[in-house]
Amino acid sequence: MFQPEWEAMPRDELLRLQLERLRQTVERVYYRVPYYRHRLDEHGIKPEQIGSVEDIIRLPFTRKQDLRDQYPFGLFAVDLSEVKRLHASSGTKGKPTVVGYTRRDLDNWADLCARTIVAAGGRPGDVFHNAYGYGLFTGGLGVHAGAERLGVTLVPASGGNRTRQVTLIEDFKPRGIAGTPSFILSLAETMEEMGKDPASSSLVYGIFGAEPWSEGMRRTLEEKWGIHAVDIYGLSEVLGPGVSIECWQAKNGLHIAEDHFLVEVIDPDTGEPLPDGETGELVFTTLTKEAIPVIRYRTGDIAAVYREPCVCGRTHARMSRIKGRVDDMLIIRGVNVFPSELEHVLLQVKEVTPHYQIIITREGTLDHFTVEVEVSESFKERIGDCPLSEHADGARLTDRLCRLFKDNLGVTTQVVLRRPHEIPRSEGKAVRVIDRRVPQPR
Ligand code: DLL
Repeated sequence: MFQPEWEAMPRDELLRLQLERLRQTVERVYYRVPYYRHRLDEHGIKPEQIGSVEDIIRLPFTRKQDLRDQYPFGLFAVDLSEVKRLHASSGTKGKPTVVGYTRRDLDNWADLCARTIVAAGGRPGDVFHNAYGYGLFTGGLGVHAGAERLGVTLVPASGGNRTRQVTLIEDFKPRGIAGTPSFILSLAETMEEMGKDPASSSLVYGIFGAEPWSEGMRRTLEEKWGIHAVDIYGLSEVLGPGVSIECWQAKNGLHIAEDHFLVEVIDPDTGEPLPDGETGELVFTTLTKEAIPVIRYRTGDIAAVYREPCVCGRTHARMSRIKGRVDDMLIIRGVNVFPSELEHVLLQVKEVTPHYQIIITREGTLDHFTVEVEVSESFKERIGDCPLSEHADGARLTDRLCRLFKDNLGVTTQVVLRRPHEIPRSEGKAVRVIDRRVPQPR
């Protein structure tokens, strides 16, 4: 552990610490952020009325829209002169959200990211390849600071430029790597195309997250690279990377940094709290953030939380892998499907790659879902130049995929085969769903 005094804290002590920090945070936002003061007054609650951690449920939720409405600095609890760094979302789905960090916030963030590298099996002195994008996205610079804090030899590769990254991996011989699972998979493919075997690289561990991925993808990444792969989770509104991390010993759920965040799971429809072990929407309250503390932030991410002890000795609660996002859930002919569940199925079929896209169109009042799936190089060679849908093997493969989706996920979808590389590779987070529905007049 990087900070065993915090990461393996006895739970009763942790609870006391959480209460103290929760009170400080609520006080902070009440007296410094007019928005929160107004919301808390509306709910009839004053900071001094927080008597236990359970009182959290008396506080109002914060949503992404609240950050947008307060764009850019309306939720900041410090003067801008105390904010030492800004990060922002890309704003593709609306106004961007902006987050800020004080010197102390950056310091805590570096500790939390250093914890994640150690949890993945990293140690000072490792060469460490960071393929998260640098810039306004929190992935690159967040992991960067953690790597420096731990004392590794850092390669700030950022995203993109696959051939160059492969060369860097071959030449610098990193022990650890971090990036989105889709990007690191595409690096392995680039390496294979260059006639090299990724499994013969120096890599021992990989830290993957920032987008949903499946157990099947974990196996694929582990086998292709000959590494063990752990899941890292985070979101800019709460911190960035480092909110939770799997340990290499168990690889079974992500330890939430509970000394810095209070986690809840709620029913996304009713907002009611759900007990441990039940799947719902994750809600986080920051306990130490100075620049932009958030109260009961609704992440939109679907997971369960459990508190059984872990073999690694960390006492912090664990969350399951993220199943998907409330707003990414597709309802295909009445069946709820998260895109990453498709990935899990595709990984069982050797004739296809795990690269896929779901295209949604609308005909009349009905939504149509087409899953575009890319065939493997060896399958393409077998078929030659014949259009995939006209070849008997192509038709058989399409039928088989349709059946697998039906059997495993209960959905009937159309499947269209694509040739290798026809589905665009991500430089960072993969785009899995393309919505071509024209907005319908009300
Ligand atoms: O993606 C922070 C991050 C960077 C996490 C590097 C891990 C590694 P945002 O760009 O604000 O921040 O996006 C946050 O990404 O609400 C989830 O929907 C998704 N996400 C993040 N990690 C995971 C994960 C960063 N391990 C949003 N599994 C979150 C599934 C993830 N989804």
